[in-house]
Amino acid sequence: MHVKMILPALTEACSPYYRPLKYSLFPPLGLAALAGYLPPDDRIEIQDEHVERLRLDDRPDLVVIECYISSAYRSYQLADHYRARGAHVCIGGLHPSSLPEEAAQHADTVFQGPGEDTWPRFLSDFRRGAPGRSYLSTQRSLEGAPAPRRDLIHQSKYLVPNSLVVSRGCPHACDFCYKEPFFRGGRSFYTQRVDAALEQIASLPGRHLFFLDDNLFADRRFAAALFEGMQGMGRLWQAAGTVRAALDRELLDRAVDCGLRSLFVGFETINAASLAEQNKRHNRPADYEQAAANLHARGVMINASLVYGMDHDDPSCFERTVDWAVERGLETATFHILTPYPGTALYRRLAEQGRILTRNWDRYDTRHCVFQPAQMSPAELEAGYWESYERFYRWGSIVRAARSKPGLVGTLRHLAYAGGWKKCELLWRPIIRAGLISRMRALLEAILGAGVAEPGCRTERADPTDAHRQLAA
Ligand code: B12
Repeated sequence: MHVKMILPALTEACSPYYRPLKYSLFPPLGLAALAGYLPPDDRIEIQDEHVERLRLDDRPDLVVIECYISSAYRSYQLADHYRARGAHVCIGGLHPSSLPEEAAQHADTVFQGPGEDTWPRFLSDFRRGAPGRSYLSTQRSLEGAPAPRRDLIHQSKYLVPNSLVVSRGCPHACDFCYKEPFFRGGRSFYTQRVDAALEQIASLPGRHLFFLDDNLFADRRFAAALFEGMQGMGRLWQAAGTVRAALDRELLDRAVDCGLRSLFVGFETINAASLAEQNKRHNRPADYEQAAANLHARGVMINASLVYGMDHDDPSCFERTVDWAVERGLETATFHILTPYPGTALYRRLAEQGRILTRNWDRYDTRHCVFQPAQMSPAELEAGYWESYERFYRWGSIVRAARSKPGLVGTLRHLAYAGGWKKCELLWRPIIRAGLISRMRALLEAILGAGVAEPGCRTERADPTDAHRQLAA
């Protein structure tokens, strides 16, 4: 059987805002995870349209599309195309999980939620000639899941080829998060077994790892055992976590000892009332300073997630937020305009209040304002968002933030990381176009590792099975 698996380009990839580096950082894993369930004699291709041009003149038997909200229209276009060519088209991912009826207009089979239970079920139905129209995931576990087919990923197109996930979801339930529509029907937070996660890590070549987990630190016992098992592996890694994780010094020490060098942290807003409004109760702005200090004291660089447009945000929020981020010496920041994904509590609230301004999903990319904000106009919100990027990443701010780092090496590391991420677009484009992005990995590793004690100084390496036994005990 010829199976074609496609990650269609997000709208951004076709816009003036497109930054190829962002999409060439590491490979997403959804399709590779599903490919693991197909037998070796199937002919399988994975195409990520962010990094390669799609071939559309082929005639696969089965087409698998992973669809996000801002790739929905492109996904539907590809689905229509392949149905017209006689393929059976399957669609899944975050957006079809929120709006299955919409996706069903374009695909033969629609999947809601993670695919580990539904996908193998579909494959056996399909092979016996009785594929269903829709599958809803209810049995959630990563136990016994096959390894993602990394051999099908075009690894040379990414800066860090070793992306991995060892957990799914998150124990919290913030109103703006996609979690509710995606995980309805079963558990919304679960992890791999520690020994399986360690086995996966040990199988990856090179030093650098990029964890794609929503919140790697969420299950403290799991994270502690994982980090213990990673001691001595000589890895450098980046991941995402919460403010709460950054307050847990003991766990942080373990993470840093086994190679944590940069963390994406969901601060979201410096306004306590906005956090309460969004039900993000585990964040307290009073803790932010300590969280940032804990990470920086250990040489962990911070990428702050910051969201604008909550009802308590007035037009002064932009300047205050950027000043706060620069004063804390944050290395990078990702700003977002609050976006009500269909199926979330936020969407329901705004819809009930008649404040949703458009249902053009292309605009749900966190760069456009798609609802009526409470204390400013949509145009003011968008302008403040762009100004924040400009203010945070102007050289004056970068240098000011970098100066807060101890020693010359600390300052240079900050400058190289923030500058490399946002100031070298003209350099990155030809490198990516020439297919040389993976050659830059050593540079990234040097920046991440600079001035921090080499990971793996502790020589004893925990046996993965012991780690899992300890966890179970
Ligand atoms: C890699 C990644 C990116 C990459 C590439 C995005 C891409 N096109 O894949 C980059 C860095 C570019 C990126 C950008 C953004 N991202 Co992003 N990203 C991720 C990340 C970290 C990992 C995705 C992944 O590989 N997961 C692991 C795999 C195994 O899980 P999966 O993809 O969900 O696949 C499973 C199921 O979905 C299902 N499935 C999926 N497709 C199909 C198809 C079929 C047929 C079947 C059966 C099953 C199935 O089965 C798979 C196995 O269980 C996720 C977080 C996460 N943990 O998933 C965020 C995430 C997807 N990103 C998110 C966001 C908000 C963004 C940005 C908007 C941020 C920003 N402001 O810049 C931008 C998007 C820009 C835009 N224009 O829209 C949100 C999405 C929220 C939403 N409702 O859409 C997430 C969930 C992070 C979060 N926790 O909030 N992102």
